[in-house]
Amino acid sequence: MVFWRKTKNEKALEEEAREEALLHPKGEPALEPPTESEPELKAEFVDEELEESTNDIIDDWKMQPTPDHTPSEDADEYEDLKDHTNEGGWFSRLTKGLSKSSSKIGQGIADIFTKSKLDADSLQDLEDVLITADLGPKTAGEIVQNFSARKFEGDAPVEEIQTALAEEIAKILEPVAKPLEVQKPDGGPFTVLVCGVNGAGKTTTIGKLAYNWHIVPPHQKVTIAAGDTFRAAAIEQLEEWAKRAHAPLVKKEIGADAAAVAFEAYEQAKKDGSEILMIDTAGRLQNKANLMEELSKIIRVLKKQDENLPHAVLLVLDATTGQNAHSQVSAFKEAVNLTGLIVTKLDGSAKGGVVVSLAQEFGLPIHAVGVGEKETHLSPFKAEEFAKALVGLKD
Ligand SMILES: Nc1nc2c(ncn2[C@@H]2O[C@H](COP(=O)(O)OP(=O)(O)O)[C@@H](O)[C@H]2O)c(=O)[nH]1
Ligand SMILES: [Mg+2]
Repeated sequence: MVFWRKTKNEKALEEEAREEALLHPKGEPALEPPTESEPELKAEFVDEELEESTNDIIDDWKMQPTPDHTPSEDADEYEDLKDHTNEGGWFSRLTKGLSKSSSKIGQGIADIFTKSKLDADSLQDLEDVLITADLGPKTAGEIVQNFSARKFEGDAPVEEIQTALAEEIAKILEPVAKPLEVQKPDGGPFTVLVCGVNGAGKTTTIGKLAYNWHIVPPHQKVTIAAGDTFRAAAIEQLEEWAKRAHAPLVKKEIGADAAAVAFEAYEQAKKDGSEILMIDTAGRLQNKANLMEELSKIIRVLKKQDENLPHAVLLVLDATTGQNAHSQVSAFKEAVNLTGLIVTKLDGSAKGGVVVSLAQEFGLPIHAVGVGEKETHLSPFKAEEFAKALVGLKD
């Protein structure tokens, strides 16, 4: 009996360690414990508690006041902050960012097709190149299969192969390349819950989105909720972004119940007539179960306001984690109803091909991609441009 129990515990421990490694890859900084109070992770959500909070909370809300500013000041600021030296615009920034991925593919194609013709062997080599570039075996197989049905002129120069490959990749990306459409419903703000593992780029992406929606015309009104109550630094970081985007931030003390922050932020955004509410969340709690329970709880609590909430549940993925992004999508999909993805750090990622395998595997909309740390470094995801940049075509 004792032995049986021991084995079971070991199995459970192994399973936990596997899940941990999946959500938090090696090299990630150690978990920062809450400094001021214990997070109320286990506290079950109580109706009365919330009813009380809706009535009494207004005095307690720690709202960051919206600084005085006019739309024309916002427009001036936007001009000033606009990355005038952005290396020739979005496409060249993406191309440059993806150069580590595209040089693998471009060089691979050159190596194969300068020596041999398009035949079964060279197609097999091409498949290998695509797999190494993180497109995944399934996607690589499919692309190569479609490829073999294509007609190439003469000995098919490298650029012709690149162009054909970009077309195949764009076909996979086209159905998922959908901008995030914000439609403010009557009554409250369009509510976006943002989730993802620690360091994926959630807070930065919220900052960039808030900036784009508010500072850039037509200046939509955005409220941000500091739902990552686990780390003091997370709240401060969001505060900085909220200031930059002139967006009111609803926050509570460190360790506060994230669901209560979300609930109150929704109330406040509704009262203020905000068009959009974005809710930041923790990327790491004690373990995966805690993390997923916290997300589910935020959603349950929002649904008490309106059953259509949240209108969007975005998963932010760091492109540099490569195929690990697949495991993250699967893990979050189990807990929440993901409506779309945002892939960050495509500037400098050698694993940009993962975007293609994500599109193929999950078919979830990819709304935008992050290509840098500044407010202007978020761009709508465009299938054809991405495909061209990934294979190393110049435009
Ligand atoms: N190069 C680059 N860095 C990014 C991008 N998005 C986020 N980051 C950086 O990644 C780090 C983690 O981002 P953060 O938003 O704090 O992640 P969170 O833990 O998911 O909230 C920060 O240093 C960000 O500046 C991106 O698109 N490109
Ligand atoms: Mg964060």
